[in-house]
Parts: sequence; C-alpha cells; structure tokens
Amino acid sequence: MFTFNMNFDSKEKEISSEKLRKPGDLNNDGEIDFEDVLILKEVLEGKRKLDQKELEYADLNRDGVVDYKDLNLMINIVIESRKAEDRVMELQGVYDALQMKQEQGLAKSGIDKARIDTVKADLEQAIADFILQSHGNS
Ligand SMILES: [Ca+2]
Ligand SMILES: [Ca+2]
Repeated sequence: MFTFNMNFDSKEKEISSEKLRKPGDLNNDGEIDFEDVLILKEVLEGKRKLDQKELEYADLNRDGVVDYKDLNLMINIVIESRKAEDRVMELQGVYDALQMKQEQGLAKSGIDKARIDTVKADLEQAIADFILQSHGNS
C-alpha cells in the first residue's frame, strides 16, 4: 500500500510537469520551432518513431491521427510565431530610435510625439500577439 502511494505521488508529479509541455513541442525544449517540424517530418516519412505520449503531442488538430495535416499546422504555428517575433523586434527598434531622438531633443513635437504613441501601441499589440502565439492557447 505504501509503495503504491509512492508510485502514485511520483506519477502525479510526472503528469503535472507534462501539462506544461506545449502541443507540438516534440523534443520537449519548451518551444515549438523548426526542430519539432523536422522531427514530425521524419515521423511521417517513417524515419523516426514516437511513443504513445509523444504522438499525442504531435496530433495538433486532435483528430486521433498524426499526419500531414498536423505537420502543416505545426509549420503554420512556427511561421506565425516567427512573424510575431520579427514584428516585435522591428517595432522595438523603431520605438527605441524615436525615443532616443526625443531624449536628444531632436524630435519634432507633434509629428514624432504622435508617432511614438502609435509605435508604442503597435509594439504592445505585437508583444501580446507574440505571447499568444508562442504560448498558444489556440
Ligand atoms: Ca521543441
Ligand atoms: Ca491529427
């Protein structure tokens, strides 16, 4: 009975840490990226086998089969999160440049001030999108 409880406890822990793993994160490094796409591609080409649990992570559209639909979904997730990341970087650069201009007193009041507000709002939106993409609830 004691042994059973011990096992049960450790199994509970395993399950809760598994919950943190994102669907599509096949190599379990916390990110869904091209490495995971390559793994899934190899699986579909029959070059690699996944165990039952890993297959569940690979079944992105949850239709019970791991196939090219899941690969396409994964590629989309990777591309979208890349795009979101690039947009954050780009806007951050523009925002920093505008702020520096303002700090140095080079900003034209009116035009550049309004631009800063717009870029700041865009940047915040882009960061929100990026967080949503990379920690995908959808
Ligand atoms: Ca991964
Ligand atoms: Ca599927």
